[in-house]
Amino acid sequence: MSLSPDTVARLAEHLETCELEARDTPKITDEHPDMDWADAYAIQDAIRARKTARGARIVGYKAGLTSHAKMRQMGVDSPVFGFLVDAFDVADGSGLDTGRLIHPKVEPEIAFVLKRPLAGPGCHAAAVLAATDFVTTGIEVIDSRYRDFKFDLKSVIADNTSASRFVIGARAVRVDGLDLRTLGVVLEKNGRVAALGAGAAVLGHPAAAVAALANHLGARGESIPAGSVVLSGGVTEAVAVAKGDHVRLTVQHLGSASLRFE
Ligand code: OOG
Ligand code: MG
Repeated sequence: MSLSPDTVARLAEHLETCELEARDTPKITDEHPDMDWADAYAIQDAIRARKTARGARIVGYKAGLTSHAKMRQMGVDSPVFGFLVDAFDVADGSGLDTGRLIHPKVEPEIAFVLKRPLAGPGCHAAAVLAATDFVTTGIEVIDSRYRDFKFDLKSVIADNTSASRFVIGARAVRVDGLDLRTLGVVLEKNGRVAALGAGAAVLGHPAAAVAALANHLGARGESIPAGSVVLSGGVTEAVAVAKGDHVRLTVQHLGSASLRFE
């Protein structure tokens, strides 16, 4: 750690206030170029603690920057991990108040719901599949608090990996007999195809992203509890959305989910 506890607390308050007030900010490494990975996750943890102290419930976790398309789009080279609270959860088919967001983008994802907890080290894709209750379609709405979505890995980790909202589809599908690598993914915006991909774009297998999350949490003495939702990461580049847009994600065999920006 290179930042003092006071600085960690101040940066967490700053980033969370930007989230709650839908304001952007320059990336925090501009002012704190020496911050390290432990500082970045300490700021994210402090944001989590602020939310749970106000009554938020942790409902799941997310892996991000798990596909080459996303890494290329954001100019970074490794995955990041964040948390999801109940307030981020948006009902399938509903409308989202765009005025409460800064510059939202949507990502097509494969969502996992666990029936057993997962803990690293040594977690792998097969262990993830054995612990999975069901998989379904997941739309993630990301909304970086950084101006123009310009950040480096440490800044984005501190900002809870741009987490903002998510939609979980209504069809729960068991993983037995399903090859998540070859599932086709189609994201439509206003009735037109905006992005296309297949599950294998996510670290070769979406369950590998969940395993990486379990190993990350395990290294910090945490695990993914049973019942958690896990977003395994955008299959394609994220697609910018604005007020008036409608998005629909269809994942082969997993069904569709949709969202309106109002
Ligand atoms: C960081 C979050 C990326 C994903 O699925 O790749 C992410 C960002 O691009 O703002 O959630
Ligand atoms: Mg994502």
